[in-house]
Amino acid sequence: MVQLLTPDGERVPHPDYELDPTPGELRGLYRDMVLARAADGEGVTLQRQGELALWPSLLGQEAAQIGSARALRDDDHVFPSYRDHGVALCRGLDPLHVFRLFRGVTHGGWDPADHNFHLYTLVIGSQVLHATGYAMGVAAEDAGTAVAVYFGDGATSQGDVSEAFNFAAVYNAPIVFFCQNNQWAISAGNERQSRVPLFRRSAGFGFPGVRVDGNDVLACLAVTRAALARARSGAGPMLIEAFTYRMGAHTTADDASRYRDPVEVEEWRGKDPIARLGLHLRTTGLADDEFFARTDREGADLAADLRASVRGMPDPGLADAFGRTYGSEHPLVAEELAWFREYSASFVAAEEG
Ligand SMILES: Cc1ncc(C[n+]2csc(CCOP(=O)(O)OP(=O)(O)O)c2C)c(N)n1
Repeated sequence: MVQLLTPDGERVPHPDYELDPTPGELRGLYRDMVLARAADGEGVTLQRQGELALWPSLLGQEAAQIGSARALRDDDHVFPSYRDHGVALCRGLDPLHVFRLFRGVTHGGWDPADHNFHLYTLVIGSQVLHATGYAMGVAAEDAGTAVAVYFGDGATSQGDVSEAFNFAAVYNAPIVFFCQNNQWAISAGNERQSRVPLFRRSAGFGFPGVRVDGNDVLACLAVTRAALARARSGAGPMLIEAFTYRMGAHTTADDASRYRDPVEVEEWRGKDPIARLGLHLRTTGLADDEFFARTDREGADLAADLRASVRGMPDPGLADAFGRTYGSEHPLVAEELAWFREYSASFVAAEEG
């Protein structure tokens, strides 16, 4: 497993993956992770207060998401799953798009072309095929960019993912398969997904795989950067298994204490990705109390802004619900809308009568 920063915040060398970040870059990675955690925590809170329908928390996976996302170039394309709020933040997506989605006031989300960040996908594993198709197009056009796709350990049991691996290999597509192995697929543990470590899956398809410490932001950055460069150079796909842990429940609709040993959760708490980089910054003198206080304040301000905006979000009108089914007007949708208006009006008429 590739590691560049131990849980005690100590830098360790690796023969294959070098990284020499500036103090500013290190502080930037720390700040990204703090902001991602703050926005995510607000998602959980708002759901608990009835302001959102659901929230899938990224807690514990900040290093995997920030490290890999900061390795991307603006012209690369990213296909996320549904827990990748940290990746979204790094791509420059306004987090309110994600909150709108989980408040249920928008059908889709955002324009993927704005930040080369495609839509969240809840159908497990299907985005891996979408990304592979896209990457095959990139190869055909010799565009010199790369594609990254995010998925979980559970998704590797979907046929889609195996199909995607094979097509990507056969067409030498410039794609990085970034698997966040957070140990759990809702209540199904890792041992129910594979008899071999996930990073070894790619060998059977003819491309390399590597396991990286998913709670080490530096290792995730270094390995993803190398995999993307390799893909852009025409050497084909690569699988990265980021070994991490989902500290929260699967979503706010789940109670993880029903299937998970609290000892396991406690053990992973000791590997907290933010604390780890924080320790490194402190012990090396690369950040002071003022930096940590300012960063925490930024996180709290972001959360407060999100809370205010979410509470002020207008409910979608009827025209929104019916008007975006097709790109242009459709007689059946128009008929259904007319019926629904009449139906809604009948309540008012009944009350008045
Ligand atoms: C095709 C499909 N099958 C089943 C589900 C139900 N489902 C939602 S999340 C999930 C677990 C996914 O686990 P994993 O891929 O490890 O991602 P994680 O949620 O841990 O990030 C399942 C089975 C689904 N959304 N889509």
